[in-house]
Amino acid sequence: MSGFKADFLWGGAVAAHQLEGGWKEGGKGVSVADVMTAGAHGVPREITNGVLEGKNYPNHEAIDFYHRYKEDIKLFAEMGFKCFRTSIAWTRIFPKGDELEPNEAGLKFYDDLFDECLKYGIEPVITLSHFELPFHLVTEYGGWRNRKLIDFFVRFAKVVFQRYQHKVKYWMTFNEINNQANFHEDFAPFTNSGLKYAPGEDREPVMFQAAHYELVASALAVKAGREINPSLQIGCMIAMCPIYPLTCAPDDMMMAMNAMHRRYWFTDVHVRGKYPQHLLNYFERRGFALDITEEDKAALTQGCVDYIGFSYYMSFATKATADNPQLDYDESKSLVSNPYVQKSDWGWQIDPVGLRYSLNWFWDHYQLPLFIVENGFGAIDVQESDGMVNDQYRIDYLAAHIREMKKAVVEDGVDLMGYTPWGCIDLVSAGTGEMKKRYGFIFVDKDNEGNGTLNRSKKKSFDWYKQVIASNGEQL
Ligand code: P53
Repeated sequence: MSGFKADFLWGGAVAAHQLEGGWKEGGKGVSVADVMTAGAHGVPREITNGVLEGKNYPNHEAIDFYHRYKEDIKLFAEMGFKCFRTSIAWTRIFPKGDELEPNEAGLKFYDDLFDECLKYGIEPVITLSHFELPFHLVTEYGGWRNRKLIDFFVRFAKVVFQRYQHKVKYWMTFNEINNQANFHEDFAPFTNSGLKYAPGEDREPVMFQAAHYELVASALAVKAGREINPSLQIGCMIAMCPIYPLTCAPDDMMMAMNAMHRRYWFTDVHVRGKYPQHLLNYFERRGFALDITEEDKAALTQGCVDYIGFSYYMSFATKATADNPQLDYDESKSLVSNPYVQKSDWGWQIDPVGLRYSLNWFWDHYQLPLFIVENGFGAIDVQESDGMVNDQYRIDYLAAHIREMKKAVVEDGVDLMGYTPWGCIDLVSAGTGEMKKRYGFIFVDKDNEGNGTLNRSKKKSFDWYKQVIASNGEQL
């Protein structure tokens, strides 16, 4: 193989709640993203008890894609996108989550959106649950700690598979399902699973329980999707931050291996349909008595995914310490800074080689087709007097990652389906709720406080990415 496949899926990625806005339009319900305020680097987003007067909720308007998607998709088409990854906001289809019948206005919106993509030959790639669970399922059911959510999710999945089966071939179930391995902070448990913890609650088993229900729901959705239309390709979505040992000391190596176990077992369940033994042994050692039934185990084996979608932004590093003799991984404490790489303004370690390593790691473990569905550089962009953003740093970041991705394909033989850089148009940051953490090829005139015209303009990287796609990754 001399380069990327002829039908390589070049495109861009976003998520409904981060760009659509229109948070009350067309009968949409309140999602978990609608109750998160704007934060900043080092200032966590506040999760409020419902929508409160006087707070800044950046996702309510976002970049108003809900009303402007035609203009935006036209720009994606101009760059030559072969695909466009977005999510379906669950709350547009089931505003509260527990209804029996879907909301037609929400279904119609995505029909129109997908038609607009297909008009330009852009294939929609759809995530079912991307940090936008109906908030009602949090207040009434406790989020994914409740088994009932399996039925609600599967109902939602069946409705959209049925409706869009002839428009959408590529699907993913839960975005970055493994982010919640970081269960000591409030962000991931809430955005992944709608979990709020009582003070002093033992968080870890709750996270494992919620993740188990999601994995069962994912498997049941995969099975249902195949029954609806066997040509659908349904994948999982994993946040890949490979965890390196800080040194070659054997204990550091073992610590890194354990850390990888604890962050990536989710992939084992999605791909192999069963729990890895190391995790079952860990549950036993910790005395976690989880609700995992025989029916659940059967369901897991029947809903293995077709491909692995993953995000890659950065690598992590860890080391063994004397106060942790079992070498257990706690993401809020176990990470150390890697002295060999640079960091972004938000402290994310920039490591293009880590992408090649990650592709090989997934391929060696699972031998399933891989799809890089997020990668990118969140940076502060400054418009020059002529309005241009000279984002050479973004071009450098992406080009370096694409070079490593190419080595993984050409030299290492990894089966790679496509590449969709994150936030192809500027949007609201998930982690911080900021607008100024920008990823796009397209600049959106809006600031952290919500001021701006929302006008779109091309950055320097726009023409660069257009040429990357036109040359199938040869001209970087
Ligand atoms: P933001 C953490 C680590 C890796 C990926 O992130 C992450 C997160 C959560 O912040 O999220 C993914 O916007 C996610 C997107 C998100 C993107 O990465 O915090 O799938 O929704 O926007 C970038 O800079």
